Amino acid sequence: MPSRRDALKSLALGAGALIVGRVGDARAHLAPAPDATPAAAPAPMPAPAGPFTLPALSYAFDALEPHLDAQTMQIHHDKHHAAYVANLNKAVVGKPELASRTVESLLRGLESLPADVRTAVRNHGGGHANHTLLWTSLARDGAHAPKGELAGAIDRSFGSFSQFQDQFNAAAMGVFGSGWAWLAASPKGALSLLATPNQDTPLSQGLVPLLGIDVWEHAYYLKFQNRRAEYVAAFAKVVDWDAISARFAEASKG
Ligand code: MN3
Repeated sequence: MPSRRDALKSLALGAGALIVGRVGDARAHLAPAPDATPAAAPAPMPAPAGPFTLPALSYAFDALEPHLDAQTMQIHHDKHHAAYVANLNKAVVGKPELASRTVESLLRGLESLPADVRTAVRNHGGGHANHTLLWTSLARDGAHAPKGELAGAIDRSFGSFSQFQDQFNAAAMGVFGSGWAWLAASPKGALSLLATPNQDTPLSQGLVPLLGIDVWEHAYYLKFQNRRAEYVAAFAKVVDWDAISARFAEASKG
């Protein structure tokens, strides 16, 4: 056990980190030098690295410029989506029966989840699933209109693709606060438009989400500030209708 004098000397020599746990009282009496480096905060418990992981984008952050800007894409993916993944992983620590399932499976069966994790899975699992779907719905040079089965289904349900787009945009504008607007399919292939608050997903209503627009302010505020209508119009320009059409074909297989 070093003496108090030795401890102070060690601190003065910059070796304080080695003994800081034993000389807290001594440190309290030391006037910090003007250029002293602040003591490092204790390292937080590292977030579990799995089982859920942040999927990499298949395109560069600036790939959707000028419609969706690179800085927003990077923060949205690397910070916001990453946080949903990290918090979902925390929620399933010690619950292997949940950790072994897909996030979509968890969200389809929200009501059957243990009460102590239901809200965390709803919010963070929803955030993970919704953003994963979002990134794979966008492309710089994607198809500008639906194809195949989806093209016919949209015409039958909404009158035309143009009328669908107007109604989808109106749904996005109508979300109060943070949430999403969706084009979704029933298990029988019937299309519907809906909006969900927060990170709620059509999966929890027994529907298959085909296309979702994120109208949380974090999705557009850096570039568009309060001009949500401009963001909604820009978003429509980068939807990859090949991807959405393929998703509908998959959903229609049952
Ligand atoms: Mn988001």
